[in-house]
Amino acid sequence: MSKDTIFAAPIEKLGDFTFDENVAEVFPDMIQRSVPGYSNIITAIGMLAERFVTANSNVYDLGCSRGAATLSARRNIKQPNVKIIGVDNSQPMVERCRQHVQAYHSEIPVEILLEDIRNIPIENASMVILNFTLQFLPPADRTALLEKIYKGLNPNGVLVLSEKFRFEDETVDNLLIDLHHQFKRANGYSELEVSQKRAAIENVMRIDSINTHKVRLKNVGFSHTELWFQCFNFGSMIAVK
Ligand code: GEK
Repeated sequence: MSKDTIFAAPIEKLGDFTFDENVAEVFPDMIQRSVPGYSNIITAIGMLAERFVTANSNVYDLGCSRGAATLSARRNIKQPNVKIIGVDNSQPMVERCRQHVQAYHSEIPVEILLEDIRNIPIENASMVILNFTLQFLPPADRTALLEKIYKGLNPNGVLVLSEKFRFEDETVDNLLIDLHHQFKRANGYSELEVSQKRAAIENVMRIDSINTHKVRLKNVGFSHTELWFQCFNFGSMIAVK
């Protein structure tokens, strides 16, 4: 696994963070060392897939990156005639994702689309995964995407929504941000790496509070929503149709 050293040396003109070739190359190492609870969530996506995915339906992994959630779901689906559709608009991610998916044998077909998740149809879905992707959409586009997901889900279908959260209480917010940075330093990132990454991602990642997510999910029609996992300012929610 290639090591993430993208922000290790001082960068004079720090642009906005993008999912380019360099990021795609080191992505598994980057996400593992940066997102508390990431592996637990990937494992639980498999457990949820086993429970929720029904025969003759589709599973969508939106913002699939290199396919970790897709593969976890695929390993655990027990029903016949299921198709998984992974979508990402970063070409370097999609290339690696296709290779990664092909490296494991399975009867369950996977199609990886190089597309913007706002432009693809969602239909006959028993499970939709948004694993740390919604936070990269402009806030004004989030409700429309969730409405499309809600419409495309079959009754009892599940949405898994993992995100970095903002907290309304400033003291709590600062504490959890601090603990996250401590987690990153414990995983080998230097102070400089933490601060440069933070500055680069500030404009491209607009995070919501857990309450904002809950209200938005309810407004688009989901009647059963809950946070099922949280570690510091990262977590994952489920919404069942
Ligand atoms: C995982 N889910 O390993 N359309 C398509 N893809 C997008 C869009 C968009 N509008 N915006 C961002 N992306 C993965 C991790 S990473 C999370 C997801 C992170 C893609 C982007 O190219 C990137 O691959 C992914 O969403 C976000 O379970 O890096 O923190």
